[in-house]
Amino acid sequence: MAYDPQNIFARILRGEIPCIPVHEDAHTLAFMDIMPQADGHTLVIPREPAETIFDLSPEAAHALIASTQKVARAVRAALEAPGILLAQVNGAAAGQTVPHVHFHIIPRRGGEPLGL
Ligand code: DGP
Repeated sequence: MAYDPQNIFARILRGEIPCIPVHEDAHTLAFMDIMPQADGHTLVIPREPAETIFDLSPEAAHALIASTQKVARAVRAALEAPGILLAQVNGAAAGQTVPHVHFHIIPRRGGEPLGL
């Protein structure tokens, strides 16, 4: 499906909708999730317009995982989280609600159900 430039994360990238940013670089932006599954729930997105992981260039995919690793380390340290769930959902059938590829970084303390 064609990328929708009006999706929420595209609008956040353009500064049209506010977010609470935690990290940004030339290729990615990380910000707090508006509906957190746990304290510290953070999202990391590429600046490249791509709906799913399958639409992302290899270069943008590399930058996205590198940024996710960096931010996840910081979230783990800041929250003193014993575990971190990384989740990445592709397609409405899988539960994707915002059609711009993103990683969830979700601190875990044990005993929570795995589902998002
Ligand atoms: P997914 O279901 O994997 O597509 O996750 C989308 C996430 O995006 C969900 O956890 C809620 C979050 N979200 C939706 N709209 C906004 C928004 O306007 N701002 C922020 N910060 N997060 C949003």
